[in-house]
Amino acid sequence: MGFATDVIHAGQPPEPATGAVTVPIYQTSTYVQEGLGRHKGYEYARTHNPTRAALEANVAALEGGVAGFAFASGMAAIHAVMTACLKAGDHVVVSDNTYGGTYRLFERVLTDFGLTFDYADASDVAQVEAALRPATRMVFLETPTNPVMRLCDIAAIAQLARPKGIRVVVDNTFMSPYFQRPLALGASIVVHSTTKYLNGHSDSVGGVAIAAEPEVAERLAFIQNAAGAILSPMDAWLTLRGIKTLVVRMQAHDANGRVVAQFLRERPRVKRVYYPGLEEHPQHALAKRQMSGFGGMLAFDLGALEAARRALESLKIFALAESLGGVESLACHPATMTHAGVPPAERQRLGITDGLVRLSVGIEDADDLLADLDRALAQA
Ligand code: P1T
Repeated sequence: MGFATDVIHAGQPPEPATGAVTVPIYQTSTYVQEGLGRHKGYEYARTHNPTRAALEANVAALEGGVAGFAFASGMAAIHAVMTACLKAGDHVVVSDNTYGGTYRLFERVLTDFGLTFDYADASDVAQVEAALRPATRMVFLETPTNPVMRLCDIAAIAQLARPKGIRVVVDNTFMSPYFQRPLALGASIVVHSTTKYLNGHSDSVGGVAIAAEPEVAERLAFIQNAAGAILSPMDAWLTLRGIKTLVVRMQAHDANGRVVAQFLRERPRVKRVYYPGLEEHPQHALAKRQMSGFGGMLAFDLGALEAARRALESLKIFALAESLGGVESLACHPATMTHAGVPPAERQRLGITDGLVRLSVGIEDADDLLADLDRALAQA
């Protein structure tokens, strides 16, 4: 099936009892058993839930994996992947500009359990190669990165890692499977914060992990049940409902993202715009090769904290808020919001300056968004 068919139908045949065209919300914690050892395959809802299973089958189809697993948040999905695939003593190479919460999980939680992490500028494959050690078992990539939109070449890194038995995990939250399919490029696992584009309506927190290999799927199934950070039936249903419009939403985010990026790069107050769709983006060629669109995320630098504050506090349509990927436009200040947990020196090195503003461009009328930004920039 084509992608636009899969978003609507994969994992969701009409419900057999009534013919309902949408998957029911199975809001139950347990299931009646017919006798000892005799049941319909459902025993307890942490282990199995049909609404969650429909979402898991859906995202597995969209990413081209063997199985998907849904968790209570994007962070819970990432945590499950780490515990499913790694053990004390293992080393992980991480792209050096991930979501601040991912960095916090790795540095302040998982290091206490004997995992070690090194951060490399993964936009340069040679730096990933140089960071590998005999104990390296995973390369964890975010591409494009949050928030300065640096890309890494998934296929080249997978080619380097696979022969050494190192798994590549890609956080595909920013692009969604509509614009980027990491498993087809050689990654072993894809993760998403479904809170963002997959659900798309800013009304649910969730995460998914999709495995390319059956043995990884088996471990993820075990960890999902053993640790139990499952997505609720209601959130699974909201996410399934959101995914149905993924194609048209991503097209609209992409169209508005391009217009907003172009507008910002022509404003004298804006020092720099980070958007992979701009020709001057250092990895524009890779963006065109690896992704089928550029999406709705971008960042721009106003040079100073006060300029960023004035601009952010003047916006009327863009809401000042963390998160991204919903139909409504959001603006945030990474240095004090999403990336406040990254040490200041590291933030400077990555380009997450005090003047940096991140936009999640929604699908409102582009002219209204440009007028809002124009007004805010005049205050910067
Ligand atoms: O918030 P949660 O659903 O747990 O997802 C975490 C997460 C994982 N990966 C990426 C790339 C993310 O951007 C996020 C969450 N990000 C934000 C809340 C934010 O404003 O960037």
